[in-house]
Order: sequence, then structure tokens, then C-alpha cells
Amino acid sequence: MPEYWDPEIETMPIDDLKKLQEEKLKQLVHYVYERSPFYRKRFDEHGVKPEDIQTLDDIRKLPFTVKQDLRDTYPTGMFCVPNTELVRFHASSGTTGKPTVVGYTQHDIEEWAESLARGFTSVGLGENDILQVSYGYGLFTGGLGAHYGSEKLGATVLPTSSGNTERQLELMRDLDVTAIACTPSYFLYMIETAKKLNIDLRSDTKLRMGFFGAEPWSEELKRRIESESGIKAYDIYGTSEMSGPLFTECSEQCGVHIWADKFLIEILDPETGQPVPDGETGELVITTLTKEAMPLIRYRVRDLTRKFSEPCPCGRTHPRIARISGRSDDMIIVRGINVFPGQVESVLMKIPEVGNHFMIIVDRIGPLDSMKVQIEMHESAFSDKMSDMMELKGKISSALKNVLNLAVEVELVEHGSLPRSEGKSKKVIDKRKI
Ligand code: DLL
Repeated sequence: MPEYWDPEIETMPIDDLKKLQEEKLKQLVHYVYERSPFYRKRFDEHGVKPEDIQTLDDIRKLPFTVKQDLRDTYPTGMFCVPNTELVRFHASSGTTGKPTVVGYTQHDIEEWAESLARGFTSVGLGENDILQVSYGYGLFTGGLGAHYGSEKLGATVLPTSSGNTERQLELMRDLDVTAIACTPSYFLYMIETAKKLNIDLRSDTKLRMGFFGAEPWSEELKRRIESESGIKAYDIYGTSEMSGPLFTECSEQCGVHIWADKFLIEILDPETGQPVPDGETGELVITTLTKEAMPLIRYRVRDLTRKFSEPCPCGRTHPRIARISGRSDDMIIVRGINVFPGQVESVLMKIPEVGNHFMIIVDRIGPLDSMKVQIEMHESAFSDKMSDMMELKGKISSALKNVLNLAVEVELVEHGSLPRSEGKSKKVIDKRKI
């Protein structure tokens, strides 16, 4: 089994990688300036010309792009190629405002698939594997992205999409599926359904690894998934604007590798827009170096993470990012205190009596914000004794208070009573916004 998909690129000395990025960045700014009225106008407004970009540091002269730009130019105003060169569209669901549309040339699709083939190879997935793709197929990028990545690698794809969970599990068992790709919340639902069907994922299936992403998930949840299913859980990251799922952890599991020959990342302080030092949390900003149909210049993804620039123990020299800790726009402010749903998940998943599902409900009662967390108990933890339940509630409240610095109401609910998700899960109901 090869260790690298493309050893020359993946282990390229960092200085050479930087030179390569610099060349590609210089070409990119000319490309977008000549082909996209949107970027030409943006550059002109900022008084920057393609010739001004000569080094990697010059990237800071370029203006940012944001999701609103995609909405304002809906549907295809940011594209750099005519329709004849497009081979695919994907679109976001557009829960707030207009959907955003992303277009792809054949080359874009190949680059996307190659990024994933590299990641899959880096955790030992290969031709002998069968990958069940349980991300949604269609306008969402998860299903088709993982599908093409896997085909590029030469693994066999089982394109189940999401939903119809019982049949998914039967196929997983009967076809000797070895790997799965889906949201972590959907996999939790699969684990639960497997138990009901008396399918033991460890002994009745060949499943050995999963690629989980498309939504935030904590290190603690990863450990739970691994201990409840017996598989290795890998993080997979990307966004539809960049193409879709693109980057995974390698077998060392010390960050998600960002392919520097294709993407240039910056981690910036969300307020000042200035770079933060390696290892410190900031907002991810991405520039696509090889995309043809819809390149992005300094796109503010809004995800919060940390960057590690030193080479990985696996030998790859491309930068890594830490698990996404939240989105700068996902933060809930309760009585002036910033709360990220991921913090709540990390606290809860460390408590063995707590089950795998919770819901945060924020409301305003009179002038005061209130935050309640509904928590499903672990099946084995339910007790008829009121005193046991009160004690557990107290334990959870103080664990949350310690981390959040906020008094939170805890409501213990029965196992199975909170909604399950087949795709991205919803963990917060903010009634102040309804
Ligand atoms: O969710 C693409 C994707 C599909 C990634 C399948 C991974 C697997 P969007 O629908 O545009 O694209 O949503 C992108 O989802 O900005 C993050 O906030 C979040 N997200 C994606 N992957 C992760 C992850 C796809 N591994 C948005 N950890 C991103 C945390 C993630 N958040």
C-alpha cells in the first residue's frame, strides 16, 4: 500500500512549496483580473493591480471576499469561465438568504478528487477498500466529493447517500464495507440503529475507519465514536465554496493537511484582520491556487482554527490546521458571555452518564437571556431514584459552569427523545431570533 498519493508534491521542501505558491498566486491574480468583472472591480476599488503581487506576503494587499459576495453576484457573477467550460454546479441550501452556487470545470473536479485521494491514501485507504458514502448526494458537495475522491483512489464506492439507515447497515455488513464517510451526527445515529438491529459493528462488519466532517465535532465525540464502534475516526474538512470536502487528517492525526500546492491559507485575527502566530486560534482565510471556474481570493471562511506550519511526522510538509473549534458567526452570546456549541459538546462528552445527543436552547425571559441544555442520558445511566438524577444534574451544571463561566439550566431527557440527524445536525435553538 503506497504511503503517499504524490510523494514528490506531498513531501516537497517547504521553501520549494512556497516558491510554487508564489508562482501560482501571481498567475491567479492576473487570471481573475482578466476574467472576472467582480474581481477586477474589487481590485480597482482597493487600488491594487495584479503586478503589485510579487511575493506571498503581498497577498495582504488583496481585498477579502466573503459569502455575501457570492450572494450579491448570484448565481454565477464570480465565475471566470463561460458556461461551455463548466461541467458541474453545486449549491448551498441557503438557509439565510439566497443560495450560493459554485461551478466546476473538468480540471476543478479532477483537482478536487486528487486532494481527497491524497488524504484517503494518508490514512491507508486503498484499492482493496470499500467506502460507503453516506453524505447526501446532489447539490450538497459531501456525497459527490467523497465519491469522486474515492474513485480516483481506486477504492470501491457504495453510494448510499444519507437516509434509509437500516438498509445502509445491512449493505455495510453484506458488502464488507471497510470505510464510511458521513457526518459525525449521522454516524451516531447509525451506531444506535445498529444496536437495535443487533448488528455488532465490531464483529458483524468489516468497518475499520470513518471520515467525519461537514459539521463541528469535538475530540471527545471522536473518542466516543471510536469506543462505541471500534473504528478509527478521521476528520475531513472543506466547504462548498472551496469545492467541497477536500482535506483530511493523516494517520498521525495531528491536524488536517491543507494541500499547499492548491490552496493558500491564512489564519487571521477576526477583529483586526492581522495574521496570528502559528498555533494560535484565528479565522481561516483561503485562496484557491488552481481553481478555474470560481477561484477565491482571500475568502473569509469564518471557521476558527489554528495553523501548524512545521512538517508533520508523516513526512508531509504541507501546513496543517487543528480541528475547527467553531465558526466566528456560530458564537452565541448569552448575558454577554461568548459560548460556542463545541465547548458544550466537549464538556458533555466527558461525562459518562451523558448520552450522545444534546440541544442548546437560548431564550430571553424579560430582560435576561437564559440558556438551557437538554441532555439525553446514556441508556445505562437512567435511575428511578430522584436523588441520583438530581446529583447528575448538579454534576453537569457545574462542569458546564466551570468551562463557560455561565449558569446553565440542565434538563435531562429520555434516551431517544431528541431529534436525530442524517446530515448536518442542529445543536442550537435560539428563540431570541425567532
Ligand atoms: O460541509 C463540505 C464537506 C462535506 C466537508 C463533507 C466535509 C465533509 P458546506 O456545506 O459549505 O460544505 O459547509 C462548510 O461546514 O465552513 C464548517 O463550518 C463546517 N465544516 C465542514 N467540515 C467540518 C469539519 C461542507 N471537519 C462548513 N469540522 C464549514 C468542523 C466543519 N466543521
